[in-house]
Parts: sequence; structure tokens; C-alpha cells
Amino acid sequence: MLIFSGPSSAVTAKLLMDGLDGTEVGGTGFFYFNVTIGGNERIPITDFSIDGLPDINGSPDGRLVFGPGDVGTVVGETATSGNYIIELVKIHGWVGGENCGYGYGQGYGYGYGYDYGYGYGYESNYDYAPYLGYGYGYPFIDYGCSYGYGYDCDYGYGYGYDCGYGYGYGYGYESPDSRYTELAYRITVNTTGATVGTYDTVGTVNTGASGKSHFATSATSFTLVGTSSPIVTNASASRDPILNDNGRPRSPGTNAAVLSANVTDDGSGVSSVTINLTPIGGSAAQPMACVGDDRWEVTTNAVRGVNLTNQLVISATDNAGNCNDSVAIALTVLRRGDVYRDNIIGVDDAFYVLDYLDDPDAVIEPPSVLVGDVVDRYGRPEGDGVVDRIDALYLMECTIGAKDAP
Ligand SMILES: [Ca+2]
Ligand SMILES: [Ca+2]
Ligand SMILES: [Ca+2]
Repeated sequence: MLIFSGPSSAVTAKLLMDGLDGTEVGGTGFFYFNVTIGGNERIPITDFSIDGLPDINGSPDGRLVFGPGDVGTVVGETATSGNYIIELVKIHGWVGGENCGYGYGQGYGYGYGYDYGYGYGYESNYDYAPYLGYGYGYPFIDYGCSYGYGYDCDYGYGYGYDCGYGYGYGYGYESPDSRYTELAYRITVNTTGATVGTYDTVGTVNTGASGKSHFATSATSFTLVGTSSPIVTNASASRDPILNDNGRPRSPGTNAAVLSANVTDDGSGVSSVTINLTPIGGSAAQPMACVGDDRWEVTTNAVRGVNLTNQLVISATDNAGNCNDSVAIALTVLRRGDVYRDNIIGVDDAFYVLDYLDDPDAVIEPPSVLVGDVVDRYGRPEGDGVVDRIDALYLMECTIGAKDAP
């Protein structure tokens, strides 16, 4: 196969590695590979290769190889090779996939194509002049040749061949609105399995031809970084302890806490932060939301975990899948009304309040307002900020089922 181009500058190729530089091993990055063919230049394209990549699935020994035909001719089409997804993001100046070939049933014709192809002759050709060799072409290794045409030279070659072979090549058109040909690929890389370090990559357009077998990019480097887990700091609850929740109204806020933490990651960035709320009756992986900068938080109540200091474990995951679950937020849950702390509402609680009120100088600790204020004098469940005989009466009535659990 011949090269039709002149100087090597007829083809320029470039790698743009910025989107992969700094990616954490295990994370996903991307780079661009652009090929430009100058006006009125034609080259055959066997495939593209990119050397110096990590030795991972899709690039053994650091080499990724793909052909234009693997990806397609329509922007947005993709091909997958191991950890790589190759997407055509730009195509410019290509002509429409002609192939040279024998016309159906008639003499030699030829056309232009992107690569090897062959064409079946058009069925309306007959065995008389001008022997139009119009044919449909099908690329058998490559690029977008959906049809082709040839023409008969009218030299008497027509001997009834019913198909023909064609050879095509990359093509740069010299015309006012299309003075060059360009292909651009965005190549997404899942770096799982790669080694931390700096890589020097070179992209190559392989022509498969003797003489000028390839056109290479300049070397371009990128660095993959380590596998550190996110760092979790300043983990805290806005309120601790909180009252258990059972559906009965409480003094506003007493049965909820905002759980929050700062989460940072020096590699691929924080992907998600969750917290295990099963000790207090919630989800095992309750999402926390990023509320600005590095701060993540979620608001919760508690229907379980009463009388316990619950350890709520945070799981912070980076974009490479590294997880830190070494930090927990402690949250104590108290049963409302259980001033005598035995985790049940009983006469002991009512008497505790009454005993204290009878003798405020007694040795017993005063009942906490948070736990002991279960009702106000009008019977409202939010309470009134004091613990008095109304509360004791409510607790007593609870023990006989006359009132809802506080
Ligand atoms: Ca990390
Ligand atoms: Ca009790
Ligand atoms: Ca009260």
C-alpha cells in the first residue's frame, strides 16, 4: 500500500493527557487522541496505538490499540477495550467511504475509501458500455465505508465479475470549507490495576505501509497517584443526648440531631459519605449530604438504642473506591419520661418526680427537664419546660395504659 502524502507533517497526531493526570489508582480519568491529516493528503490507516500507558486490562505492556472502524464514524460512537472506552468526539473533512472495486459484472472501477474495503457492484450494471462500476462497499477491517463507487475505464475489462476489492485510505480534502481531516477520540480509562507513578505516552498512527509506516505524537506524561482513603475529622452530633422518638410530639428539636463531619481526600476526591444508623433504628448506609466545602451532614431521630451510647460509624469513600470507616459519632438516646433510668416507664418514674418535689434537698438528682417534662398543665405533649406533679401524674397514668407512652 502506498502513501499518498508528501512530507510527514501531512499527518499530525496529539495526545492530551490532562484528564488522566493526577488520577488516583482505581479511579477513572480520560485523555484525548487527535489525528489531523493535511489538505490533499491521503494515508492508509491500519490502526492507532498508544504506548506508555499502565499495564492494565486493555493495554497489555502499556499498549492500547484500536482502529477507526472499531469505534465508528458517528460522533458519540464508542468502542471498549478492557478498561478503556474509546469515543469518537470529532470527525471533520472525511469523504464518504468510497471504495474502489470492480463494478458488478463489469470492468475495473475505483474510488476512495478510508481503508481496505471491498465493494459489490451495483446490480444495474450490464455487459455493455460504459460499464459503470457503481458498487456498495463494505470495509472489512475499517472505517465507515458504507458505499462506494467506481467507474469503468471502458477498456474492455468487463468480464462479468460480480464483486471486487477496493483499497481506501485516509483522505484530506482540499476545498474551501474543508481543508483538512480530523479525528478526535476521548478515551476514558478505569485505572484499576495500574501502578502509581509517572507515565510517558506516545500515540501513533499506523499506516501498515512500507516507507512511512507510522506517524507518532510527541511524548506526553501523566501521573497516577496513590490509594489513600478519605480523611474524616470533626465528626460530631449537634445534640447529644436526644430523646427517643415514638411519634408523640416533643419539645422542638429534642428528638433530632444533626450528624456531621469534615471529609477530604487527597487523590481522586470524595465520592460519597454514609453513616450507619442501625443502632438507632435507621439505615445501615444513610447518605450524608455535602453542605459546602468539606462538610457532610444528615439529620436523624432515634427509635432504637435507648439508654445506650450508640456508635454511628461513618463510611467515607473516594472516587477510587478507597473507604475510611474508622470514625464514629457517639449518640446517646434517652427514653422520654424514664427519669428513673431503667428503660421502662413505670411507677418508679412517677415516684421519682414526686420524691424530688417533696424534698428538693434530697440526695437524689433532680429529674432532667429533657426526660422528665412530658406534658404541660393543659395536657400538651410538648411540655412546658418544668418537671412537676402534672408530669408525675402523666407518668402514673401511663403505667395503667391511660395515656400514650411519653
Ligand atoms: Ca483517596
Ligand atoms: Ca423508668
Ligand atoms: Ca411539665
